[in-house]
Order: sequence, then C-alpha cells, then structure tokens
Amino acid sequence: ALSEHPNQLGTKRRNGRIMGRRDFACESASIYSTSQSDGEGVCRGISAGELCIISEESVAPYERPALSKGYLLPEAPARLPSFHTCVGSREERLTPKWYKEHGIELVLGTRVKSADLKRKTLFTATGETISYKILIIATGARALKLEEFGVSGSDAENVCYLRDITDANKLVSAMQSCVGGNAVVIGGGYVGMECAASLVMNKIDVTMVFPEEHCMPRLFTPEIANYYEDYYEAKGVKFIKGTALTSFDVNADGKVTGVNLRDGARIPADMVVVGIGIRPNTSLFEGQLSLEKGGIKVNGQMQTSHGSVYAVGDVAAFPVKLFGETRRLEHVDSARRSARHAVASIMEPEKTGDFDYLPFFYSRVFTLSWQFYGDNAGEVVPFGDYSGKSFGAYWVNNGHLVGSFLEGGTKEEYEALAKATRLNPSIENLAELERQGLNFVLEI
Ligand code: NAD
Ligand code: ISD
Repeated sequence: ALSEHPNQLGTKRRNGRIMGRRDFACESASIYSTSQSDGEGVCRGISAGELCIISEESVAPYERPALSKGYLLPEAPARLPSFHTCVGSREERLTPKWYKEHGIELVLGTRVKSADLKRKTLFTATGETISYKILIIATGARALKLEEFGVSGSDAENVCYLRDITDANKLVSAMQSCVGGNAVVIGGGYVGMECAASLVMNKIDVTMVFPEEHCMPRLFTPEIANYYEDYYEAKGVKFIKGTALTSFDVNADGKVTGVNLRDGARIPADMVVVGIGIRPNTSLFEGQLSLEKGGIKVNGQMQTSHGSVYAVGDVAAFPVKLFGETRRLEHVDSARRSARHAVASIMEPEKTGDFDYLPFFYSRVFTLSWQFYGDNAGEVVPFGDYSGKSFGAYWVNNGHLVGSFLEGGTKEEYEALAKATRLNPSIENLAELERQGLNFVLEI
C-alpha cells in the first residue's frame, strides 16, 4: 500500500506503485497524453493506495486533442472540467473526484528531476523521494522551439506554441486580442493545420509558412494536400511554401510585429503560432534505459530494458507487429491503447500477448474530417472524387495493402477501412484497386 512518512533525510517518502506521466519530465513544460491513465488499473482490480500519478502540471489529466480543436472555438469553447476526463476503456469521466474515490493519489504540480531506476526511486524538484515497485513512463514529448533552428523570440507575448493547457490559454488570449488582425502559422503539420482553421474561425487572417512543398508532409500525398490547401485558401488562408523564417521583427514592448523569411520577404504579424514538431521527453532516463527512434525502447508488453519500468504513448518506441519494425507513434489512439496494454501486462502477464497495434491517425478541421490507418509506404492508389466531399487513397507495398486514408467517411466506412488494412490483403492490380475505390474495403 502507498504510505507516506518522513525518511531519514527529512524528505517525504512515498512507497507504492507509481504511474508516472510525461509531466514529470525535467525538460520544458510539457503535456501528457491523459488517456495514458484511462482508469484501466482500477478496472483491472488495483487497490486503493496502490497507485499514484505524478504530474508536473497542476491540473488532473485531461484530453489533449481538444486543445487544438474545441478549446480554440470562438463560441462555447471546451473548458476544464468538461474534458477533465479520459474517453477511456469504460467511458468514465476521470475527474479529480474519480481519482479520489478510487484511491489513486494525484501528485500534481510536481516535477521529477531525476530517477534512479536501480534503486526504484524518483527525486522531485521539491525534495521528495518517491519509491515504486513498478513505474510507467508516460512523459510524452515537448514542442520543438524555434531557437533550435537558430531563430529567437519564442518568449514573446504573441508567439504561441501548443502542447499543454498553459500554451492553449496563451493562444486563446492572443487570438482574443487579434480579431481582424494577421496571424502567421509556422509549420504545416497537425498543429499548424488545426490552429490555422481555429484562427480563421476566430476571424483572424492567416498566412501559413513551411519548408515543404505541401502541408502535412509526414502523411499526405501531394494530391491529398492539394485538396485541403484549396479548401483553406477558399477560407482566406495564404500559403507560403518551400521556405522558412529567419527572424522576427519585435517592437519596443517585446511583441512580434513581423516575420522575416529566407528569401527576404516580410509578413506582418499580430500573432504567431508555431507547430514545428516534437521531441520525446526521455532525458530523465537516458543512460538507464535503451532508446530507439528517439524514444524509450519497449517490447511487446510495453516493458523497457528495465523489467519494472514500462513506457507508453508518444515517448515509447514499440514493435509494430504489422510492419515488423519498431516505431514511435505520435498520436492519442496509440497513447491510449499502449497504456491499456502496459496495464494488462502488469496486472495479468500470463494472459497478455504482445501489443498488436494498427496505427491510426485522424484530424478534424472546419467541417472536414479524415482518418488514416496503417502505413503510408509504397505506391499510392487514389480513389473517389477529389473535387467533392469524399475521397481517399490506398498505399500498396510489396504487393499488399498497407495503408488507407479517407476524408468524409461514415462510421461504417472507416471501420471497413481499418478492418481491411489490418487484413493486409494482397493486391495484384493497382488499376483495378483504383477502379473499385472504397468498394474494395466495403466488400472485404
Ligand atoms: P508535425 O510533425 O505534425 O508537423 C511539423 C511541421 O513543421 C511540418 O510541416 C514541418 O515541415 C514544419 N517545420 C519543421 N521545421 C520547421 C521550421 N524550421 N520552420 C517552419 N516549419 C517547420 O508537428 P506539429 O504540427 O508541431 O504537431 C506536434 C505533435 O502534436 C505531433 O506529434 C502531432 O501528432 C500532435 N498533434 C496531433 C493532432 C492530431 O492527431 N489530430 C493534433 C494536434 C497535434
Ligand atoms: O490526437 C492527438 C492530438 O491532438 C495530439 O496532441 O494525438 C496527439 C498526441 O501526440 C497524442 O499523445
């Protein structure tokens, strides 16, 4: 059972099973994937006092995907406590009250500054020593800063990142003082695209700047990207592609007033949103655990190179059975499922096989909504009407369907897409697959 008593050093010592989250990473302020504590331990019979969650943030776990979507809406935006919850295994709202009622201790506002995995001990910035029997690392990732690309100015009042609720609050306040003004969005990935849509909805003129040829370069084909870029342009968004910013113009109040680009162009800016990728929070454990793909390497049980330590979510690099290789996936679905699997492995090891995950990504912007399953490797086979409301693409690698994308699908269509992609069917004729389009997965 978890107990608290002063140790010889006079610091507080907690004993018990500790479930850590990304929040206790010692790098910059970071956000956890809250789904990583989705009540699974309780459902699997953990007793009161056996589990504690340590978080650098001062609020209980919350649903992060809302931060780039509902949280930024101009009308009736999502606010805590309404998404103080994890849409977890049993759909319960994991409010602070829920944790209390279930005997889970939330150690909030507490930064872990070092870890000694041999001694199964964590040391916090406030001088506490916390020991554990089993540790789950869910430290997630931090936003990459412009300074890492040689550009200074991230601290300006009107330069916003988006990783946690503090970032989201800064962004909301910048938007509120910028209605009718200009925003420059740096980066054309998830944060860039979702924030640009929210800025437009908040009546702010948006210019997006990124170095690649098209938006969402990690996933979209040029044809898919073209559809979303056209849609955004129709909403007034301007795209400046294939370049990067070199510096900000800053006024006497320390506010950014313009963005200077590599080609010498200057874009006026009343605010800036930066979404240029993330880096996993591994530094607490470097030298103590095996790392891979920039994250903490785990086996199919989500177990690290240290038997009593597990890792889940954005920080974990795990074997994706379907691809036969280790990947680190940055997405809430992978966070939720890997967390559930880690808990199953801990609580019922004899009944738990290796994690068998079908990678899944999604986004919702304006009235659009897409889903992607599998891997975007190999040849692309587009289908559907790219000038209409529903279209998609398949990826075929080594003669098998490995990935699928669909915009504007129904629940049944998305389910069929996932099912077919997982089956990994052999594809002999790409032209025939294109002709069949969505029917191919609906008929499988
Ligand atoms: P990202 O990796 O999706 O996109 C990064 C973008 O920044 C790319 O367009 C890249 O080219 C661009 N970029 C990189 N360096 C740049 C530079 N110096 N100047 C300008 N552009 C540069 O990362 P993100 O958009 O920052 O998102 C962060 C994380 O949040 C990701 O893990 C993402 O999966 C997650 N997220 C996911 C969702 C979702 O799944 N719907 C929504 C929001 C955030
Ligand atoms: O869906 C999402 C989203 O909005 C995020 O921020 O997944 C990511 C996280 O990286 C998942 O942990």
